[in-house]
Amino acid sequence: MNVNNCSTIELRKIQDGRDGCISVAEGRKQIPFDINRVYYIYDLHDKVALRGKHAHKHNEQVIFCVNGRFTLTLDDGRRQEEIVLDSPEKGIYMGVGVWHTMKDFSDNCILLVFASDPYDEQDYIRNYEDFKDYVGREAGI
Ligand code: T46
Repeated sequence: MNVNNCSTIELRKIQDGRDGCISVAEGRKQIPFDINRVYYIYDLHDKVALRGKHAHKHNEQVIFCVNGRFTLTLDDGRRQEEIVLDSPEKGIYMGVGVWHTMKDFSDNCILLVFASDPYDEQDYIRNYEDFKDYVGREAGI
């Protein structure tokens, strides 16, 4: 991927014949950290819904779209990338210092997120100028 601290994660799709499929994610295996929190985002009925718009200082995450489709935009302060997530097996690892937004949610879209840290509002950078200052400082610019 073009953006620093981000990568794709492909889970195995285990076909159970007529009984459907299963994909498995374990901490320190498919998910590259200990999982301390799981949350999911759903009921995204409003077509103009725009979520995210922040970066994290310590919390690492992997995000999946387990149903439907949405667009994830990633920004490391220098480069941006837009990814359509539309498969339950495909996740995106988002490390620290990545400004991310989620938009263009399809009907019945469900996002599933594995996080390295418990929820802490102090870990969020919610202002884009503060984010630019933060990544600049981290890079020693
Ligand atoms: C992220 C993206 C992908 C909690 O109380 N605990 C939690 O663990 C979370 C995730 C949220 N909340 C509360 C905080 C807010 O009052 O839920 C409300 C909505 O949170 P937020 O506006 O941060 O939601 P998103 O969708 O913009 O961002 C979420 C995560 O917060 C964030 O870490 O990376 O999903």
